[in-house]
Amino acid sequence: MREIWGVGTPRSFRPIWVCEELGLDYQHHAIGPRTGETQQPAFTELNRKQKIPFYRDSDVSLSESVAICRYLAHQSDGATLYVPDTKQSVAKEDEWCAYIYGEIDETGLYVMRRHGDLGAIYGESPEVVSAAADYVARHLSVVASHLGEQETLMSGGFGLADIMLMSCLDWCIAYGVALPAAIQRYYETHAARPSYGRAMRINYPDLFEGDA
Ligand SMILES: N[C@@H](CCC(=O)N[C@@H](CS)C(=O)NCC(=O)O)C(=O)O
Repeated sequence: MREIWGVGTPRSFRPIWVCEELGLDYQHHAIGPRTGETQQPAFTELNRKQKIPFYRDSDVSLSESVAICRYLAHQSDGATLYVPDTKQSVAKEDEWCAYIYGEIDETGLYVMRRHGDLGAIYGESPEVVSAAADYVARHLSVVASHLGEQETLMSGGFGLADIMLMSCLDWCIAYGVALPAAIQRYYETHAARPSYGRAMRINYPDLFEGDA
């Protein structure tokens, strides 16, 4: 049985979306960030990093959202999720995932979080938050110029790179970072996927409280 730990963050959203996209069964442990749940001894035993998301099945235990998603994506038959199968396409997808994770997520949006929402821990700094927002905007414009009229980052179809980008775009919207027109169009296209809607409800239940 697959098990996924983590709820409420763009990082936990990613493996949930991959499972929903592929129709993979999994047990979800909805432990949230900054709740103390990642510090509990039972979870620490599973993941010494005390971070979500975390994944386990009978063959492997994994932390790191990209690694978990890539492992899950390899369980795709290619029908709904594009999985690259040449050295070049694997490297191109890797390039997009590393770029989105390294520049937009970690260096941009997470810096905004550290010095904004988590300012009490890491130091509040409106200047840093604003500079990081500009940094994200700069890299979104690179992505927008690549996308142009394309629907997906990889020409082979919707895949892991898009799940990485979409999870960051939700985060941009929440943080008030404007999306360039090509990215707004791209965002609306993929936000209409039923699997995206299901994953949103599972990962961000608070947003849907009170819905029928
Ligand atoms: N590089 C990791 C980052 C994981 C991470 O930093 N998770 C945060 C929430 S987004 C976390 O679990 N923080 C500890 C806590 O909130 O208790 C990944 O992509 O999975």
